[in-house]
Amino acid sequence: MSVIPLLYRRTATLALLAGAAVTANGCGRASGATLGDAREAATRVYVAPGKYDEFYAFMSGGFDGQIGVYGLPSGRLLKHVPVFSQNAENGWGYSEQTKPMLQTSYGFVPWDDAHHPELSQTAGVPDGRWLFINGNNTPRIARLDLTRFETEEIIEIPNSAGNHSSPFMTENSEYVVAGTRFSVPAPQKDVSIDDYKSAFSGTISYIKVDSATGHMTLAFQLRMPAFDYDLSHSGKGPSHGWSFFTSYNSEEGNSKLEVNASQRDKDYIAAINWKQAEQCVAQGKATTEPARYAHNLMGEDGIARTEWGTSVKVLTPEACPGMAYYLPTPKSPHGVDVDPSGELIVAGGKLATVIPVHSFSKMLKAIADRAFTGEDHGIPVLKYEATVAGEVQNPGLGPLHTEFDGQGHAYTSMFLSSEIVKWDLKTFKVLDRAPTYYSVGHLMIPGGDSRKPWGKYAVALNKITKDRYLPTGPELAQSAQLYDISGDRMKLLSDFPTIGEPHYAQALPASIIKDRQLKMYNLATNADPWAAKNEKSTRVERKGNVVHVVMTSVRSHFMPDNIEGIQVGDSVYFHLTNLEQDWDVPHGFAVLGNTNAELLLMPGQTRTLAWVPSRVGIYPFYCTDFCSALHQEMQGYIRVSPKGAKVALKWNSPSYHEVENEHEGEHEVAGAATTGEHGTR
Ligand code: K7E
Ligand code: CUA
Repeated sequence: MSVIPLLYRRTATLALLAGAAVTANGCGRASGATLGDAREAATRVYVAPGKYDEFYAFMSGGFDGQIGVYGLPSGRLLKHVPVFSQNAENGWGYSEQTKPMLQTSYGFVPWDDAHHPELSQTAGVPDGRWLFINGNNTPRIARLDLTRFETEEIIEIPNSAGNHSSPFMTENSEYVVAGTRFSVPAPQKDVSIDDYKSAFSGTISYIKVDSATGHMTLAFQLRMPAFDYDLSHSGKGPSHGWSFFTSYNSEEGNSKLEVNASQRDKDYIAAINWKQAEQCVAQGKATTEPARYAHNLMGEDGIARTEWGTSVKVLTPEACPGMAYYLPTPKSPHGVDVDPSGELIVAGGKLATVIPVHSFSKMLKAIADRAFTGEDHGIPVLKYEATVAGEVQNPGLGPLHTEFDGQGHAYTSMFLSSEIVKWDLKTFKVLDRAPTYYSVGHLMIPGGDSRKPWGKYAVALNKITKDRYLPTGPELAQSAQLYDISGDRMKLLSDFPTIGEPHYAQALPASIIKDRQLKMYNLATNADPWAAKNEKSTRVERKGNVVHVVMTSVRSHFMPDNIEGIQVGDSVYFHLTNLEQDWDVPHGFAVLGNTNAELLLMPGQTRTLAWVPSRVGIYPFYCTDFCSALHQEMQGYIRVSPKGAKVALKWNSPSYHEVENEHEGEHEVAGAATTGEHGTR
């Protein structure tokens, strides 16, 4: 949680402990729950052994940079998918094939802060093809393939300095957006921070998503005033073609934002007509500027490669009239959410006393009527009264984010008063409130930001855990809570801990994707140049001080498993292929003292691990995944000799013939094509 000043967090906790505004007793536990309620709640979240959950939930890992996949209603963790952060457990970001995924214009960045997962959509409904997520720190958007639950693509966003309002999806996955939270000079330059107002700007990027492959390309960027672009959602139905961005710091402060960005009574929602922007770009109204950004894509051969972007099309609001409008919105708004009909645009003014709701149709009329109060940086500012559909009065304190149930109700998270507030989309009247433990950030309803929410459950993604679980020292797991929202009143069903700090989450019925899952990689079509598709083609090759060990693993041995002739300081590349063609038979690979990582290989997959032995000796290697009854036997040895030693290269696999090895140091394996390239990548 980074958006709420500490002051308010403390206030929240104090208010909470005093029992203010929430139905909680002094120690914060829900009061009044009877045994009958508990039994019923337990039944609702109970998934019998061997049975499946009804929903997949994808939760951002926040500062862990990854995605957690959970089953709902059980809250069981199904998978931790590495995205932006290296993951030593399976070699993500350590193996030669995956390292390029973390390449950026700043170099290799093996971590990030991931906030907002977004499922791809067709006609405004999650379709289960891909999941996108933002890297907030080093501006990036990642795409996961949901047949494999693996990251397949990461694109860097130039001219951005904090990719927070991202990667919100248009209703047919035409684009994901990327607004910068921090304004900076664009392009970057060396200026005084005091020149903020003249030298800094904000950037909103539209990243095109290929409808067949999901591949992303940076289509164009909007150069915007130097505000902080905080969150976004796209229009849908009638408002399809627009996107909405909250901005705070319209004061354009560059220090002590806690105070300086809270001066104005209202900041803005920026309404962007992206279809208009597309047209302006097509008409040549954008300028092409040099830029350098990494675009990392996992190839069909399982090898990631980086391509470098060299330019970007930049469009200014002046060059494209009618593209951008400001909707005044109280007060330092955070979330912006569009209801399933596409008509209502709900803001979470984190310091506001009401929840303002704008009307899309009123906005269009106000634009047609030129109901402006003026301009800000050349962008027309619409009259608040002309666009507002209503305000939710006395909703609670610190509204942040809103989701919808598809039954005419909205649910807004209240950070300061630690509750979810349910209200009516017609009357804007509060219908129900349920306490959260504690300080809820985002909340999530499956499909709750789409045209067709599956409005059965809501999950509160809480920021503060305190006393909810057995204590684990100073650092506590984050806390999520599951509510049944199928009736008139919300019912708290369960608490479950999460890893990282989930900000936003998305969920969809398991039935949409569970039968599409890839069970293994096809060994026959494995196109990695260092793959060994059988034990005969395993081998060891030396080229100068680079040694390629081409190995296989299968229950329950490695081939080869004795290797001699390695020298201190060699760059050794272990190219492991898992020969298994059964579901759920991975093998691991680890070498004594390797400063890199281990590998975890899925059936049919090839992965390459680098190792530079630093001292003489015998080094065991072994399988780290308990794969069979003889898993413990799945081990081998490597002999490391001093640099320049006259120890012949030798290994015990069918390709080894002592006679061919006589010319030590020049050994070539007859018939083995060596077209590999990892050593030079
Ligand atoms: Cu509200 Cu980064 Cu979406 Cu956290 S953000 S809560
Ligand atoms: Cu292979 Cu354990």
